[in-house]
Amino acid sequence: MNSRVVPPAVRTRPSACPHDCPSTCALEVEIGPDGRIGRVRGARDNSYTAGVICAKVARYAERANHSERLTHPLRRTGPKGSGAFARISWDEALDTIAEAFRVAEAAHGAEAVWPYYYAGTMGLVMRDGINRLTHAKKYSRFFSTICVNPAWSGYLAGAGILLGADPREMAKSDLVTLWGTNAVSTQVNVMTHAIRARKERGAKIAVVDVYRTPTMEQADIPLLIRPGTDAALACAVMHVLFRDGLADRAYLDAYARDTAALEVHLATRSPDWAAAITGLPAAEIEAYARLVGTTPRAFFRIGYGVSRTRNGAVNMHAVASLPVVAGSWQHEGGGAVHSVSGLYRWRKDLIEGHDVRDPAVRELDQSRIGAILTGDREALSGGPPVTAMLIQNTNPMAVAPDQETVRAGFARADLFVAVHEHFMTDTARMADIVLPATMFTEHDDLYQAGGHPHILFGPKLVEPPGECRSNHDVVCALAGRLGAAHRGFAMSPREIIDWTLEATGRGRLDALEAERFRDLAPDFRRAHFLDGFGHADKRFHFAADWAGLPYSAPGKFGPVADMPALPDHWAVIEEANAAYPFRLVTAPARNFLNSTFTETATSADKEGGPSLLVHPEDAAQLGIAAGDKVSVTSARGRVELVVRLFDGLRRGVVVSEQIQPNRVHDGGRGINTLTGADPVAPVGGAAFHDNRVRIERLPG
Ligand SMILES: Nc1nc2c(c(=O)[nH]1)N[C@H]1C(S)=C(S)[C@@H](COP(=O)(O)OP(=O)(O)OC[C@H]3O[C@@H](n4cnc5c(=O)[nH]c(N)nc54)[C@H](O)[C@@H]3O)O[C@H]1N2
Ligand SMILES: Nc1nc2c(c(=O)[nH]1)N[C@H]1C(S)=C(S)[C@@H](COP(=O)(O)OP(=O)(O)OC[C@H]3O[C@@H](n4cnc5c(=O)[nH]c(N)nc54)[C@H](O)[C@@H]3O)O[C@H]1N2
Ligand SMILES: [Mo]
Repeated sequence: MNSRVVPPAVRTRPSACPHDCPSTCALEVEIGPDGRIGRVRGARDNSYTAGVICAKVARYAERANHSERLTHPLRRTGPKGSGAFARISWDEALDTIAEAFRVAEAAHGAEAVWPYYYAGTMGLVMRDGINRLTHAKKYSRFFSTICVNPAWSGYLAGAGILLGADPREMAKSDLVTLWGTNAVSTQVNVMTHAIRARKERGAKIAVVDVYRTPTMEQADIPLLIRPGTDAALACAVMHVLFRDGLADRAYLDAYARDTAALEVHLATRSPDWAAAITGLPAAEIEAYARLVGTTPRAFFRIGYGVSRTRNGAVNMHAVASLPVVAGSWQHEGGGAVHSVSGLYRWRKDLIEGHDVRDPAVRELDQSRIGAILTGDREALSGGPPVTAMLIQNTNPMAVAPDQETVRAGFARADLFVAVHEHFMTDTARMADIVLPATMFTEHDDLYQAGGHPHILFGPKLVEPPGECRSNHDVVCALAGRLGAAHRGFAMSPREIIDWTLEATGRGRLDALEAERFRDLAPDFRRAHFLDGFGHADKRFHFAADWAGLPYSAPGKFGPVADMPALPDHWAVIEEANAAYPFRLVTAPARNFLNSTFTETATSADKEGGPSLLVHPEDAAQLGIAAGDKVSVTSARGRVELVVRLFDGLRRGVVVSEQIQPNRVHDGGRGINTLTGADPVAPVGGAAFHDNRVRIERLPG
């Protein structure tokens, strides 16, 4: 008899992309007969994802099933950074961490322990659960600044709340401006909706960036400016609107504050004035301004690129002022969106232990990890040194600014570090204990999107390889050993999610799980602020109250008192000078996500080695050619890169697109060796795209 075994078919299951990206895609994940994930696709029935995801997540199996994944705990056996580790048991690893935390606390108090995390996963339980341990133990609190603060503070200063027009409305616009975002690389779904508008309505797409990105390649109106000069461009456009009778006076009377002062102030902010600052010819500014002023359905998708300079919050506020002056907000397909994160307002008692948070415990600035670990008194708020850390979901040895200082901090012999990771990252190499972590298809979590108004559930779909454990499991296991009390430590992720949904008024988990994702889009009037903006007076504020923003603290985060209230070019950027004649932008790479995906061969091959885009005429003047190795130096350090010639740059501007692992660079120093950790006013953050540098050809 011929008995044939029928192989179990490939199944497809719903999920949510966990990565740090405004798109937070609804996914369909294939699971093979071997119980491992296969192809990943975008959900077609999610109106934002619309069946489209980026290439690096489509090939997620390469990352999840990677032979170099961490699969068991490790103890360091050689010097820090040597990469010498030996396998240990989970009990030994957890006992070692708990003991190190007890020793730190006994010597210096609980604030000597600093749990440190970021958004490697955006799942609310796995990302933020570490805070429950922090608060229950009164460890130093974590003030997250590295990504959104300059952008969000600028938007909030104007609009009063982090909400905006529905991004899907881009498809109904007649002029879509993608301002300071390389959406083709960083949030591909924006392009889906913008390009629909062009196909279906003949809409024009304008792109404001500092180099000819793949996004700008697709633009009808490319607006190539110098880094840190967005406010100058926005001011000149508003100048033209007022000058030519294109400002919407009736709308301004009803919805804005400080309009008269703004108009007077802008009288001298002409296109010629802005041309000298931005490098953009005045005629191009005039033409774009006329289009904005005569197109009711003008939609502005404002990205983070506007804000990663020392004047970034001021630039964001200025750009956000533009659709107000034009009155674009009143129209479907008009207005602006940066992030809709203001929508969610979760009850975080269980996830983060908000109910046991002690505001008297110091908060340490994520971006100043270098200064903190090297004992800078002011960065430590005058408190004890940090002598023990647990790090989850982040790779500060590659992504944090002022890298030489970060490196010196992690090298300290008296610092204990445990890193919970998927791979042996630059940070994991500096750790005393390394723990293997689950990936998103291996645990349950709840997600919210920043670039569109959905919440999503991502269920556990497959078993993790080896001994990987989730962030939640590690935090709970440590809490048990450290005697940290909170009911969240005794609950499963599903129980925590269920409670969080219900306590926030969003029903139960079983309902969300059945729906897979839920659209929380506010109605048109609210999304367009037709009943008023987020401030108490319901008006958009052209005069920003920088010192009055939440978390703004005099002297802590840059020269807040010097910030211009009205939209203006704030000249605090690192202008080029004789010693450092170039301005360097460290933009995101298409095939990496920050330092994630650097471990997958396909992404690494597509990106090639660490590189620097240089204008051919600048290169000629420097006597360098394509393929030459150069030394790039800022006041903070020196990095080696390979030159690629590229004419889509303003003269004097250079771009390096990737955060490569340090060891991939000749010289062992990564790109953030060049960037600075001096806080961006008014609530901190790093000016990653604002660096003056010197470039020298290296022999060989
Ligand atoms: N493929 C990929 N996707 C990503 C990421 C990644 O690294 N790779 N990172 C993720 C994360 S954490 C985030 S926060 C988002 C960020 O995504 P975006 O909102 O796109 O913001 P940025 O990464 O700051 O950079 C966007 C663009 O800003 C430009 N830029 C730099 N300086 C200026 C300036 O002064 N003015 C203007 N107008 N433009 C400027 C850069 O050249 C770049 O093209 O993307 C996420 N998605
Ligand atoms: N030069 C330069 N530097 C930058 C930027 C820039 O534009 N230029 N962008 C900045 C921005 S916007 C950001 S947001 C930061 C981001 O910086 P990071 O938050 O450090 O982002 P990643 O480099 O992606 O590192 C995330 C890590 O989390 C791990 N991880 C993912 N999921 C899990 C999990 O479930 N559990 C555990 N334990 N680990 C997990 C991944 O393996 C990865 O190593 O970088 C900043 N640095
Ligand atoms: Mo980010």
